[in-house]
Amino acid sequence: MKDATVSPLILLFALLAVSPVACAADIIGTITLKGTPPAEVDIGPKMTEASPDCAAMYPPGKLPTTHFYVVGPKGELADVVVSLKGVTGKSTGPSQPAALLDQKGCLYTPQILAIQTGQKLLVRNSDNCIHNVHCTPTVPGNEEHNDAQMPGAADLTYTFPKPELFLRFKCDVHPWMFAWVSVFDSPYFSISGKDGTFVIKNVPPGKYTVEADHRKLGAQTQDLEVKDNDVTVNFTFEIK
Ligand SMILES: [Cu+2]
Repeated sequence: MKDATVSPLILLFALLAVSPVACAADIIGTITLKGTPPAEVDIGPKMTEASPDCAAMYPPGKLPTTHFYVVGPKGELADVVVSLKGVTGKSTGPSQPAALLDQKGCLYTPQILAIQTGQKLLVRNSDNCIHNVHCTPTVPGNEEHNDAQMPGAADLTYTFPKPELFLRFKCDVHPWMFAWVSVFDSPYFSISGKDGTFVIKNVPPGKYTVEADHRKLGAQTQDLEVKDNDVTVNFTFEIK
């Protein structure tokens, strides 16, 4: 074997030639709702009766309703959680900035949120009244918490080790307060905004099933393949 030694420089060039160049692409799309969603529930009367303190945070006649269907003029549907189905063991959660779930005007905001396993979730009380933060996970390994939080108290910090879709948060003082925090074991998820669009960033090449979940409208999936370029996938939910 006379060619057993190879110049390190040649070896380096050879490696560069075959190494994949940072190749990852975004999955982008728009969520649309067809049809007229059911009317939201007016939570004003409940609020006025149970907690005048909360009602006083709103101008007269402007008490909130539920907001399950956040829909734009062309059917753009917000608050849809889009993720890569079955992709686990890829969490970068512990090194990510904490996510924030705020309590403002006696509502959780945002109502729909997504984090990674191991990522810190801060729960804040921005109100001048007490809240009782109570999460009720259903996946074994994710712990239930039930913590009173006074006005001006420090943020509560939670982490969840297991993936769970729509892990429920409620407030035991104000029975209309809910939030749903989805936990993923990867960074590959997105929540549609008010324009209905979402972006799942930096997805490595491969074949995937993309799942779109809406709290009231259920789940839809589509298969696709990510190569070098961004891939578009749109979902339409329908009210029948
Ligand atoms: Cu509360």
